[in-house]
Amino acid sequence: MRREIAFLKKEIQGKINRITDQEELKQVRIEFLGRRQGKLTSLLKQLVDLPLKERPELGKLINDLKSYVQEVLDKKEKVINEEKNIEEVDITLPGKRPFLGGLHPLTQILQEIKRIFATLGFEVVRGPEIETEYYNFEALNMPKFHPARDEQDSFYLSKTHLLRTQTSPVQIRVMEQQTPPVRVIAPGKCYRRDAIDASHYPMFHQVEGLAIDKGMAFSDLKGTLTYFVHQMFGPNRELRFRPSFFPFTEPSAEIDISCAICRGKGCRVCSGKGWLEILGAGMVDPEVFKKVNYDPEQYQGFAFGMGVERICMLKYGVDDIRHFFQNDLRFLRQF
Ligand code: 2U9
Repeated sequence: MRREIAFLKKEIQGKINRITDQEELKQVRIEFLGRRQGKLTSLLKQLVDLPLKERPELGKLINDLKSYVQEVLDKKEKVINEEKNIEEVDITLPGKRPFLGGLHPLTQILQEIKRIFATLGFEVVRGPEIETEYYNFEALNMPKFHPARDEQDSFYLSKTHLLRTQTSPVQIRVMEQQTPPVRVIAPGKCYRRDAIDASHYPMFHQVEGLAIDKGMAFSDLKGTLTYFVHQMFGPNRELRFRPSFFPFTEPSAEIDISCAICRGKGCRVCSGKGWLEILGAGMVDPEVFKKVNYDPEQYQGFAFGMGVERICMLKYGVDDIRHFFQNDLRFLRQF
């Protein structure tokens, strides 16, 4: 009997080591611990054939083996269950390339604008988006009852405060604090009560520039903006300066670039004109100088303004301003 017990123990250990899944484990459990025909159960039954004095010792040996088998099988079952929960990894599969975030197209264009003007010595200045009527209108030669001050066109927050409609107030503040020469660009968000369509959005970004010094002339404006356009759109782009009107500049001009789609012949993008408007500009009106106590006899200057969304649309052929604000990755990943 003793030899039989020792033999059984060896057999059990061998079988347990070879178990790989739940089904095999179940079979081994039945084979050794099964209530009717389990090998250990049968051994216990054989005890009655032995002399009475040998029974307790052998009985204990068999019961100890039984506990041992139970314990080892339980442990094995736990290991098998854990392995089942670990996902199999196929290390030979090609990896998934993680998507790297990027700068918004408007940010990229703004950086490019800042870089170009930095090469000409323009400093970046910023100011508040909530403005007083004085800085947003009056100082820019738009007195009370000027049509641009219409509540229909601006977001008024109170009787005296509104969301700025252009970044020009920033430059008024600069002039109040600084004596010429001045060379600044003011980028930032602006707000107008426009109905949303393919080219209008109630919030948009502007970059305005201001250069003031003794003896500044319209030719400085022309040279600066021609350099800017050639840097931004390539040296082969043609420009034209068209007379225009702004309350804060005199004389004023609007600047067009030749349409890249039709090369000036006229197409849907340029509404058949062959030209696309990209900038407004002019010599700072003496009335504006007077508001900040600059002597218009001593100083002259030019100013310009552009919409960042518009520059971006023309550079990349984006046909709807709303794309910039929808956060659709299918659009944004193209830049
Ligand atoms: C000061 C004096 C004058 C800024 C200027 C424009 C012409 C202009 C538009 C372009 C497209 C606005 O974004 S847009 O709709 N801007 O046409 N802006 S001159 O003139 C100034 C600025 C500051 C003190």
